[in-house]
Amino acid sequence: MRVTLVYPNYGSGKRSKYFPFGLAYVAASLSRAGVAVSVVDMEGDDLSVEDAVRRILDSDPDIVGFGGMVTRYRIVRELGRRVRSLLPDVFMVAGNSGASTLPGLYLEKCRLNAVVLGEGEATSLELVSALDSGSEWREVPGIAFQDGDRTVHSPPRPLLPDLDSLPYPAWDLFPVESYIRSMDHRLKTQPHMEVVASRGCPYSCVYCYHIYGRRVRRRSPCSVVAEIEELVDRYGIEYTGFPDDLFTSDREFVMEVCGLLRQRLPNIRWSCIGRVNMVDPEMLSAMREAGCDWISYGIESGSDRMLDRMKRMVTAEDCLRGIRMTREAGIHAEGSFMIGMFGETEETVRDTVEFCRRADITAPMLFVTPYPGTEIFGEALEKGLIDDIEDFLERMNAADHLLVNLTDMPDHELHRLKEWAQGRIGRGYLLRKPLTRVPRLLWKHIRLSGGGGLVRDARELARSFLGRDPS
Ligand code: B12
Ligand code: SF4
Repeated sequence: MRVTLVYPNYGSGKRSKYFPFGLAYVAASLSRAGVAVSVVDMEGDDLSVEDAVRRILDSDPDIVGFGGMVTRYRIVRELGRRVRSLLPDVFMVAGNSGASTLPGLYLEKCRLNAVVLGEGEATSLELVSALDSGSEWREVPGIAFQDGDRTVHSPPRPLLPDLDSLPYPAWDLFPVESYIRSMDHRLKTQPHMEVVASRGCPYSCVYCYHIYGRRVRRRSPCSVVAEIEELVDRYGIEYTGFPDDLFTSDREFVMEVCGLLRQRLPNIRWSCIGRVNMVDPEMLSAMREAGCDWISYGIESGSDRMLDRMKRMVTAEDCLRGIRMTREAGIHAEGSFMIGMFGETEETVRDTVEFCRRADITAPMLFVTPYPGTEIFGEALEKGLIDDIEDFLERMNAADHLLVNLTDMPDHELHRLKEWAQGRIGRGYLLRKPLTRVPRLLWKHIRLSGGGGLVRDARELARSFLGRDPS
């Protein structure tokens, strides 16, 4: 069986690229079992839809598998339809968070035979082997398919008990150098590649989709560090990181990884996703000594009422403490913020602005988007705020536009409040240390979008600086 895995994108030529770990794990598991796998990577190779279709046809596949999170729906649909009309008998399947949360829609509109739900390695292997041997593929656990108008789910697939049993992601089937040399989240081009150390998160934030459930499974610290060593030896990476839901969910695990990194890779630098209530000074200092220089925290709001509504299980004071502790350990603390949760008001937004002042932090503020599979998606559907799911997916982006207004404010007021808050937060941050922060900001914009982008960004920045007080 020849399997072609497709990473859908729009070939935007962006300078930052994110390696598709999910697809690379599926590719590695299939390859290890002797399946012939090719990859069409639209992000890595900056491919247009035409190029991608051509490459899919050239690979002469028996099975085509699409990855991509929910924001890639439109492109999966376009590719699915084109490939179906050119190769009517090919078996088409999709996985990842988009297809897993809305299997019926994907099956029908993208003209797929099956959707792989959730964790994909074991299911893909069994599916390929069933198709190869001609046995009943519909009985493979962990998939969805259509029977007439109905979407049928096969029995659920248990999660893999041992993540160490997985092979490393199949980097070399992808144009890996284009990821390693791309600009990372710190806007640097030091050779870098991340490593997935755990799957799952024990929390239940209402805007978050749990592809791996609430039980956290971790690889052994040895296996995590051995993978980084392999990346250093093979590709000369100098920077790594952990895109796990929550890298700091287990103190002992983090301390062990840090100990091994100090011993075996003293020059590596890295970043991770943390949670303000799951760090402490001793652990942060061990992380710093092991090369950690950046932790991203989802702060989301400076209002306890909103944090409660989001089921974050932390208060604004906890967030403040976590950020300060991180800085005291010599690690950069990055925060992310959202605006527009159910119940958001001008007062709660003001709390967020005040929080940013006290924490001396700045970050883009994104509109809350009820992504499929999340608690607030269900709530938005119930309240009739999303009446056409496909149209909603088509308009989906990286949350910089308002897709659905969950608040009681009219859209224009929410937009105005966001612009004001963003301006206030940014201005306050810059003016607290103008001599270092203004040049750094200008440099960041040049790196991100060149001279033309700088003019556009400067105009936007000035507009938000001048934004009037909402009241
Ligand atoms: C790293 C990450 C990113 C990276 C990019 C990752 C990438 N390469 O695409 C960045 C930072 C860019 C990013 C951005 C966004 N992200 Co994000 N991201 C993640 C994160 C934390 C890890 C993804 C990962 O690598 N997982 C590890 C791998 C091994 O797992 P996996 O990808 O799920 O793959 C497995 C299965 O899904 C399946 N599978 C995957 N592909 C395929 C393909 C086939 C054919 C098959 C059979 C199986 C299969 O098998 C894999 C192995 O088991 C996840 C959370 C999570 N835990 O998954 C969120 C997550 C995917 N992101 C999410 C969101 C919402 C976003 C944003 C929209 C956020 C925003 N507001 O801007 C943007 C969208 C960007 C865009 N323009 O498309 C949501 C998606 C929700 C949903 N219902 O789809 C998630 C689930 C976060 C959450 N918990 O809610 N993200
Ligand atoms: S937002 Fe972070 S902490 Fe909350 S449930 Fe999702 S991964 Fe866990």
